[in-house]
This record gives sequence, C-alpha cells and structure tokens, in this order.
Amino acid sequence: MKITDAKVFVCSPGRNFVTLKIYTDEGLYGLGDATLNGRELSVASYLEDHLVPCLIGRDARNIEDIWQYFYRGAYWRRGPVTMAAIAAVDMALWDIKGKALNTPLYNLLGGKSRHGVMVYGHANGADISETVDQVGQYIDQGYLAIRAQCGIPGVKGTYGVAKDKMFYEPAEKGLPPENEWSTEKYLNHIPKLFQTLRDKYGDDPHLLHDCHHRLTPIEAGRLGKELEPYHLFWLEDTVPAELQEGFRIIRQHTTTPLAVGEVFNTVFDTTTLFTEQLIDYCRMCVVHSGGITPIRKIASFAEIYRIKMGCHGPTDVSPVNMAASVHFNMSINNFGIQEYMRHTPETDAVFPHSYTFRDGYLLPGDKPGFGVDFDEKLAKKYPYERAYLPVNRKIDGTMFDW
Ligand code: KDG
Ligand code: MG
Repeated sequence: MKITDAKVFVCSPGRNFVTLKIYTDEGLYGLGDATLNGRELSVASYLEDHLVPCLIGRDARNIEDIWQYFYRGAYWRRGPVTMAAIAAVDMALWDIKGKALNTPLYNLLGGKSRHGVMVYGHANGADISETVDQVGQYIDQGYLAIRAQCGIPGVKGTYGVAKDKMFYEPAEKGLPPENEWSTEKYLNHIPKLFQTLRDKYGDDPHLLHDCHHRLTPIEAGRLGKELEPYHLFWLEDTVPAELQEGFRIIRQHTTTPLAVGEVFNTVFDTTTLFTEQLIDYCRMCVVHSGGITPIRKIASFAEIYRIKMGCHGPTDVSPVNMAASVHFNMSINNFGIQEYMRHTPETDAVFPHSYTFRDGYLLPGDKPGFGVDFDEKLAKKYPYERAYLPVNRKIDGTMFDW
C-alpha cells in the first residue's frame, strides 16, 4: 500500500488546528493531529517542507520503520515542533491501518482492557464559590473526576480561570497577553478551595488541581502536604518540568499523588521520574510525544514502575488526538485517567467523531481506525488566526513561568 500524497490543513474553528491527511494508492486515507498551541505554522512547515517529501512512495503499512526513519534517521531530534510533526504522520498511518483491517484502533493495540475511559472535566471560577458551583455542575453531568482551579484574591488573570465556563481556551488572538502571579497568595488560597469542595461534595468525586509549573520543589512539598486531608486524585505540574531531580524533594514531603508530562516530548524526559518512582501519573500527550508508536512504549516503561498514564487532552489539540488517546487508553493496563476539555460545536462540526461521553467515561465507538473525519469544505470557512498563550510576570514585573 503506497503513500501517494499527504496534505497539511491549518484551520481555526474556534481555535487553530493543524491536521495531516495521508492518502494511499488503495483509496484509503488517514488523519493525524499536529497542533502545537501558539506555534501551529512551524509544525505545518516542518511537515510540508521536510517530512511530506520523504513520505511519498513509502509503504503505509510500515509504521514502525517510518517512525524510526523520521526520529532515529534525523540528526536533529526531539523538541515539540519535531515530535508533533512526526506524531501526525504516525497517527495517520495507524488510522489507515485500522481502516485497511476494518477494525477500531484499540483492537490493533491489544484489544479492550476496560469498558470506557474515565475522564476529568475542568471547573474554574473567578473565586471559590464560582468554582464550587462549577464542580457541582460537572457532578450533575455525570463526571466522576473534576479539576478545580480558581482566581486568587489580589492576583489578576490566574491560570485556569476562563472567560467562557464550558470551553476553556487560554490562547488569545493577537500578541501574548500578560498575566500576573504571586506564589505567596496562591499557596495561602488553594487549600481553602479544596476544603470547601470536600465539605460540600464529600469524599466521592475525584478532585484534581494543576499548578501549571509555578512552584519550587519545597513550595510544592508544602502545598502537597496541606492538601493531604482533601486526598486529591493528583496535583499536576507543580514545578517547571525541565529538572526531573526536583521531584525527589517534593516526594520527601508529601503523599499527595503527583502528575507531570504534558510538555514532555520523548521518553528521555521521564527516565529519572519513572525509575525512582517520583511521580504517579504521566501526562504525556499522543501528539506532543511523537504519536501512538512511542507513547505505547512510554506506557510500558511506566508500567514497570507502577506509574499510570493520564494523558493531556486540552482543547488545543484536535478531536483527532482525542480519538487516538481514547483508543490508546482503552488498550493499556496502566491507564489512570484522561483529561477531557470539551471542544466547541464549531470544532466538533469540522472533525465529526465517533467517541462519545457517557456517565463519566469516553467510549471509542466502533468505526474503523480512530473513527474521526475532517470536513475540508467547512474547515476552509475558518482560516488560521494568529494567537498566543499568555506570558506571566510576578506582581513586581519580574518575568515568570506561565
Ligand atoms: O497549550 C497549553 C495548554 O494545553 C495547557 O495550558 C493546558 O495545562 C493544561 C492542562 O492541564 O490541560
Ligand atoms: Mg496542565
């Protein structure tokens, strides 16, 4: 089965997405997601200018070899742009394989390990009471797990506080907006949020929280310890993730489960974290870690150390990635949870998909491959619009992590 063509589409149905479509001489095509928030055009160029010319004429069935050709064969490796581009090729080839064998992708990855994929939704509010109400609304919709974020008094524009309650989207059109940050105010406020949530909703709902890489290891240790009475499902991205060794300090101070990995690109970002059992959940995303081929290997490596997968699933990756994640999660044993931020109706219309939400779980459907399509005609109505994630400064103006 020869690859005859591959096209890159950049569209903006509510936000920007980069989609790869690979065509074969047997009339089958596959879809891959290559979206990298705020850097979409770089991945599109990496694909169009560097990968697509090398794809034409290759046998679409040889997924592992094509992955190794683009990763191992290249002298300049790793990084989010490279890995998102390789991931899109890999996903599209798995999609084609499923269609060629007329079976949903999870069957090619070992079959079903569970009846559905437990997901968590995002509750956010300007203050504690708004977030508490939001958590209640997710519980009413059947969610079993909810991430809770809230505004911090005295801090303008905190991470996780959205303009739109249902569709949280941190990127904004134009140049990067600037947020404000105070670690002191944040650390004093967040335990009150979780105390209020447990008082109101009891022990059952799984509660999660994202620090978005803003603490030092010892500050993370303090927060984890103060949150222990509210037994979080996980505390995410406590510290900037470049320094794996920092997690040793956090672990010495708290039993709150730790999650990290949404900005990781290869297995090499995880080695200290996994082998020393410094985390409980690996948050790597199918698209930003190079596709289905490498993330399966990363999950197997994590499994040895009893670490579970909790893949990144924000609105800034497309339904193609979400479908790929659902199939992957269905198949592995060490699945923990899947993030599920709902896409807008405009996005869902451009990417019709067979996965569905029911009673706190995503179900993959039984369409061959990923079960996602791409409406090219509709996508043309939504051209690319420049948009950036915010940057962050401390109250005194010092540049900080966002
Ligand atoms: O593009 C950045 C977002 O994907 C990120 O801010 C979302 O932290 C995030 C999460 O946990 O979904
Ligand atoms: Mg996060």
